[in-house]
Amino acid sequence: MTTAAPSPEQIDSAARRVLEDNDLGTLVTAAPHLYPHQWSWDAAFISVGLAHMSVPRALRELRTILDAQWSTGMFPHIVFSDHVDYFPGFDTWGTAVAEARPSGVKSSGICQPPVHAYCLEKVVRIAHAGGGEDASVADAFVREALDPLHRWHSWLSTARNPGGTGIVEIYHGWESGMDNSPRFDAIYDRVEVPERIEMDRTDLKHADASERPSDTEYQRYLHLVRQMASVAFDDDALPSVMSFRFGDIFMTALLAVSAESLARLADQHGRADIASAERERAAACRRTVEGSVGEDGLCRDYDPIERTWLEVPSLASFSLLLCGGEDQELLAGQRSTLMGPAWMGHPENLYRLPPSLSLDSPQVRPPEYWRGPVWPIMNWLFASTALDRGDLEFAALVRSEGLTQLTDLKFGEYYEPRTGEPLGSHQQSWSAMAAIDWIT
Ligand code: 2M8
Repeated sequence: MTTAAPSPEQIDSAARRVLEDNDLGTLVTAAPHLYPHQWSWDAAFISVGLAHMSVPRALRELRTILDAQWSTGMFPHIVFSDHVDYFPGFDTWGTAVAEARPSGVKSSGICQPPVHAYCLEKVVRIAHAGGGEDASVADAFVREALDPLHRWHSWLSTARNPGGTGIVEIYHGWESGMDNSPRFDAIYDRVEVPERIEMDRTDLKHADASERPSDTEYQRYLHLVRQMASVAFDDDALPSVMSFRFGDIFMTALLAVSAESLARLADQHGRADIASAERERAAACRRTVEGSVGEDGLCRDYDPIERTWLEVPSLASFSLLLCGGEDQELLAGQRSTLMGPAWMGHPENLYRLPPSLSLDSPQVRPPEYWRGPVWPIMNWLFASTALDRGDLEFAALVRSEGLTQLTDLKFGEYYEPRTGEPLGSHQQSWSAMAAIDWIT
C-alpha cells in the first residue's frame, strides 16, 4: 500500500514547526545540530518564512543581524548563540581582537552573500498584505534599517573591491556560501598550510563525512581564518595577507538584486539619497555580471591575482538570471542552458531543479555538499528572482518540483539529484522557509 503524499497544508505546518523548533528567541539557528547559530544569509531568507508566521518575529531576526554589524559596515557570517558544540567557534575565530566588531556580540569575521535587503523587501510586502500593526512596525523597521543596509552594500563595493573590477572579492570560500564548490578549487590550491592545525570536526557528528568537505579542505579553511586574525581582520590589510582571493560573480549579482530592493525601500521612505546611490550600484553590478559572460554564454568568476576569468561552470554561472541585464539574448541563453539536458533537464535527475553542479561536470561528486546536490534554498532564490523578472513559467516549474521534493518532510539541507535522498542536515531552517513561502 502506498501512502498519500502530504498535502500543501501538511508541508506548511511541518515547515513552520521546523522554524519554531529552531527558534532561540532572538535568532533561528540555521539547523538544529549541525548549525546551532545564526548564519547571515540563512537568517535573511528565514525572515521571509517567519514573516508568514509573525511579522514582529521576522523583524527580530533581522534586528539580530543589524545589531551584529561591524563598524566597517560588514554583516558577519555567523552570530554565535550560547551553544558550544560547533567548530570553529568564537574563540577559534579570534575576532575578539577585531576593533570593528561590536563588543557585545560574538561573531565570526567574514561575510556572506548580500540577500538582506532583498529579503527585507519580501517581509515588508507580507506585512503590508496583512496590514494594520504589521505594516506599521515593518515600516518603522525599514526606516531604521536603510542606513545600516546602505553601509553594508557600500562596504561590499569598496572594501571588497580592492582592484576596482566591480566584482565582489572574497577571502574565504565560506563567504560565498557555496563553501566547497569547484568554483574555488584553483584558488584553494594556492593555500598552503604550513603546519597541521588542531581541529574538532563537530560537523561530522551531525552529517555523514561523505557529504561534507574533507579534512584537507578544512585545514585550508582554518588557515585562512588564521591569516585574517593575524591582521586583526583589518580590511586594508587583508588583500596583502590572504592567500585566497576570489572575484565572486554570484555575490556581485546578489548585490545588484539587493541594491535594487534597497533603492525601492528607500524611495518609499523619502530617502532619495540612498535610492539613487543604490540604483547606481545595482546598474553597475548588473553590467559587471553581464561583462563576465564568456563564449559559452555563462557567467564567470574572476581570479584577481592572475587577472583572468575562471571557467568552472556551476550554478553560479547562471548569475545573470538572478539580477537580469540589458541583453535579452544572453538572459534567454542562460535560461535555456539551465533548463536544458546538462542541468535541470538532465535525464538522470529525479526533479527538474537547478543543481549546484551539472551531473555531466568532471568535478561532480554528489552527495558532497556544493559539488552536485540540489539545494532547496537555491530553488527558492532562482524561482523568486525569476518571478520578479516576470518569468512565470520558470518560477512555476521550480516551485512545483521544489515542493514535490520537500514532500519527504525532512527539510534536507540539500538533496541527491538522482535519488532525491535528503543530505547534510535535516530540519534545515532555510529549506523549511522555502516551503512556507511557496505555500502561503
Ligand atoms: C554552510 O556553511 C558552514 C560554514 O559557514 C559550514 O559548512 O559549516 C554553507 O552551506 C553556507 O552557505 C550556509 O550559510 C551554512 C549554514 O546553513 O552552512
